[in-house]
Amino acid sequence: MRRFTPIIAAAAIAAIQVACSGTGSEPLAPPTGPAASLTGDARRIEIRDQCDPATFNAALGAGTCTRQGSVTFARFIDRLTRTRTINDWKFAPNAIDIQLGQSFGAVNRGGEVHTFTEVEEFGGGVVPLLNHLSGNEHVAPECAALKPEDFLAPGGTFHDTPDAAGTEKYQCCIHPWMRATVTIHGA
Ligand SMILES: [Cu+2]
Repeated sequence: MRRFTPIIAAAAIAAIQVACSGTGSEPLAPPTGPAASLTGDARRIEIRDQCDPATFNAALGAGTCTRQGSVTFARFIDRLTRTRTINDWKFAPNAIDIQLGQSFGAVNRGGEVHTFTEVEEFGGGVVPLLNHLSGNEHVAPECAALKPEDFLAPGGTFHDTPDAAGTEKYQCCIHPWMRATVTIHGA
């Protein structure tokens, strides 16, 4: 479990930044400000997981999982080990189309910290064990250069208004099988 330490720290920092109460034991308030503005986005991608708080927090530290999901930590690791992916941790939908000039957003509906990181090519992230189990040994350079604000706590949001037509790739730099493409259509 030692290899999870860096991401535990990142998760804890992000959770503290969001939880204004600072106790860490109270449910996070529903996102009002940032999430509310998502209604103005042309398209929205939901960042989802199903972490079971009792087992994830026991394995990775208090505050790692802040919502009630159905997948225990043991099952999470077992599924990844056998299939290299776990469908309950995903970007949904995993592909959207927008017109040039339109905005889009992503919102973390899960119980764990995730990132929604644009990458040139999909690759591994910041947790070596998860990279290994999911078969993403080559780390995406963008994931190696994350800033604190790139970690989206539950309820956290991402927005962008692409300035060129084309296809953009996004992935979670913690769970590198979580991926989405955004196709921007020109005039
Ligand atoms: Cu993730």
